[in-house]
Amino acid sequence: MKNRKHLNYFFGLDSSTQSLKATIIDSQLKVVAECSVNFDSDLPKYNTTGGVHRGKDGLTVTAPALMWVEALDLLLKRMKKKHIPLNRIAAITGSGQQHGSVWFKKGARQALRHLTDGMTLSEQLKHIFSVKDSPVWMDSSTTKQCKQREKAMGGPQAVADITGSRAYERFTGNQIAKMYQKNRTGYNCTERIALVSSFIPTLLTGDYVPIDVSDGSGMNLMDISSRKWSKKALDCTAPGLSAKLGKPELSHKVAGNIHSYFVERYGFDADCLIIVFSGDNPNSLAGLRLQRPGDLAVSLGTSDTVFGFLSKPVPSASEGHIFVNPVDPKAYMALVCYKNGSLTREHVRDDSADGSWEKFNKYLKRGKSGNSGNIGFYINEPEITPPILTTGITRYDSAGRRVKSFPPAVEVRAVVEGQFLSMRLHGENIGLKARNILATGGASANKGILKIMADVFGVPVYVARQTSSASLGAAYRALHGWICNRGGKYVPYSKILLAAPPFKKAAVPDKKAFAIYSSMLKKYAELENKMMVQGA
Ligand code: ADP
Ligand code: XUL
Repeated sequence: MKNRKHLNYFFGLDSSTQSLKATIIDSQLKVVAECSVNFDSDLPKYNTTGGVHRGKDGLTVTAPALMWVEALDLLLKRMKKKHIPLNRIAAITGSGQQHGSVWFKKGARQALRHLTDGMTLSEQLKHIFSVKDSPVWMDSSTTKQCKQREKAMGGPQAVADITGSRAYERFTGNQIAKMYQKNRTGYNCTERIALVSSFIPTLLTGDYVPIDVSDGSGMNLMDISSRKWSKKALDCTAPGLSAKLGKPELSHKVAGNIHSYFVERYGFDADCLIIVFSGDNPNSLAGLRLQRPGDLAVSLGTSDTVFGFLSKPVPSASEGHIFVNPVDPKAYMALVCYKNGSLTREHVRDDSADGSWEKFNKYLKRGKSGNSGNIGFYINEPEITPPILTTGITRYDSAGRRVKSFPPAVEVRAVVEGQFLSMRLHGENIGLKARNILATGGASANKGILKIMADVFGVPVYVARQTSSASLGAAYRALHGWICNRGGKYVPYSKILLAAPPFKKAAVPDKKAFAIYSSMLKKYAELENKMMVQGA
């Protein structure tokens, strides 16, 4: 491949729950451009709320695959209009909300290969899906299939030992099993199943591309030590699945060259490489440069997640996930995920603080660490950690008695404290003990929230200059993949990070507050158990 000098920009794309975001960096890791599309407000004809459609059963959650297709055209159109020099992009990679699946029907590959720049992507691709509404990570409708998997594979620990996690409702393998059982025609006429992360580069290359080993770890289908599909896991999912998935690939490898559609329509260089995409959390790990045990990230986006670097995996039969590391093919990462993240905080903000983050923060400032012993569990969406499918708010006073309501300032503090206590508790359960924390995601812009995070964990909290670590991490990975490809061998990720800007300290812990939260943790765990037994 030619090494063209003007190709010195690297493009990270993040297809998250609510938006499609782009970050472009130069070879010194300096951010040179950003752009985004919001699904609800920019593409209202798809009628999504928070980027998704919720089913009447309260458990099924999907997103229209065609919306993501249209979002890609819209984003690139905006970037072209802003004169962002797409012709200088050497490589693109990206990130997708994890676990969601995209279903291509037989013949779709032909349509992808023959894209022409005379029509939009959505005009050309509207008929390629065998299932139009893609199940996404918020879906919790596959409890039956999870039980079937655990039974077939020898119990939750056996599933976790092979795939990195016990069977989880949102994990793609269980979603595929449900599709096979409930929509046999849809399954049978499918030629390829992609993850959201491998879907976007499928559009960019005009051909099917591999699922990467890191996002592939979120399917309950891959053997995380061999980095290959596990036959045992595929066999209890659906027949003929291996052919529909393609082979998993290491995350720094090249998926292909950009399709001429994007060269002709948006001015990309024909030599622009597409590196294998990965999940949003793996990309955030890359963007936050977590390379040592004790470096923890707390991501406060649509989902809240806690994750960190791991050299030796210890998969748990009860909670948390182990994924293959996206930038160090020999290492791993551990992650705990919450469905009740930003949207739940927004609910409390709307109900108790007149919809204003300012007022929400005034209430946070007014209250005392530990909230005078009041503790609340805010389950707006069926929760993943701990697994609670019944929605509702459960509040306990300082004596551990259930109460109907809290005054607004107590309510606001209770939702934030409860979320961080839970993260400390469940993170520690799978070996994630913080030495310092990097906060990211939309809510990491909120200083009041970060102060409570520092106090609960007892460590300093840092932030990056931008809150979207997934698209930044993707841009870093684009440079990394491009360098590995140029040299024909894997280059340690740390080598490309030398010019990365320092993180900014955003909150420091208060010793007294930390002590209060440390003693509160036991009570929190007891109430969590009690609530799970009694139901919310
Ligand atoms: P995604 O996971 O879809 O990428 P983001 O990381 O962009 O989501 O986070 C979006 C969320 O950030 C919004 O739902 C909003 O609730 C939250 N957010 C934005 N600003 C603030 C703020 N000042 N305080 C608390 N939360 C905020
Ligand atoms: C992680 C998870 C969520 C999604 C959000 O396991 O389900 O964090 O990746 O996009």
